[in-house]
This record gives sequence, structure tokens and C-alpha cells, in this order.
Amino acid sequence: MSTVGIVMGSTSDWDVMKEAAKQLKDFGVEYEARALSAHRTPAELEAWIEDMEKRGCKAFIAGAGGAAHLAGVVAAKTLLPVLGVPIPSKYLKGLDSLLSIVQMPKGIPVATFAIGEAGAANAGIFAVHMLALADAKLKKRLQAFRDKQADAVRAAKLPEL
Ligand code: RP5
Repeated sequence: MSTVGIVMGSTSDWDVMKEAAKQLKDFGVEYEARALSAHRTPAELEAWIEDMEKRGCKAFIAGAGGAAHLAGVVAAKTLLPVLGVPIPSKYLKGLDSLLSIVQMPKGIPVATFAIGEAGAANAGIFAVHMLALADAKLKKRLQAFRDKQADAVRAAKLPEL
């Protein structure tokens, strides 16, 4: 069973989107990652979404750059939650991607994350938070993850002058 579907508009997005995959892997959440484009392969995208739903998918993480319609198109095709990741673009540095993903019309929401690696990682972690609502083991792992971060902040020393 692939619990989370990760989709990106191009294989060139993987460098960023792999951060979402890494988080899911670290938490032991099954995922399937595909490069499928809302513009270039719309039929395959729709077929994959349907197939993922049949195979028990609980949420989608969609990353795209530029005229980033992918997350919105995924949201239009499914009732599962969709988390959008803006991919940095060459000229507008991902601001185009962010605005494309975040400005969804009322009624078809996409939960939009930060541009780039931090956004991708947080989308993965957010998916874990959603799944942890119905999974006590996952909730424990999230608490341990939080504790580890807090310990790292407490142990960190400022450099000497
Ligand atoms: C978008 O165009 C993709 O999501 C990617 O971020 C961007 C560039 O794609 P490639 O030209 O690298 O395939 O659709």
C-alpha cells in the first residue's frame, strides 16, 4: 500500500521533492513518487490519481515550478488532502510557483508550503501529522522527532567572541 502519493511536474523537481520522500521514509510511511505533469501528461496524471486512491492512498504531495498547476489539478481530481510544494524556478526563484499553488479558487483547497527544500520536508512531516491522527505509533515517533529537535536547540552553543 502506498499511503502517500508524491507527484512532481518534472524529474528536475526531484532534488527538492526528495526531501518530502526522505521524511516519509524516516517515519516509516509508505509512499510512491512519480513525475507526471498537469500540462504535458494530464491523462496519465488522472489515471495515476485514481489508481493511488484504489491502492489506499491517504494524501498527495504535489510539487511543481513556474506555472505550477499540478497541485491544483490533483486537488480537482480527488477528495484526499493535497499538499503543494512550490519548486524554485530559474527567473522568478519560485515566487511564481508559490503564487500559482497558493491562489486556489474558494472550494478547492491546496495546503501550500514554503518554496524549496524546507517546504518539501515540511509537506512530508505534515502528512505524517495527518496520518498520526489515526496511528498511535506514528504519533509517538512525531513526539520523539520533536523532542530531538528541542534537545538540539538546548545543546547548541553560541560561538565565542
Ligand atoms: C514545471 O516546469 C516543472 O514542475 C518544473 O519545475 C519546471 C521545469 O520543468 P523541466 O523543463 O525541467 O522539465 O512544469
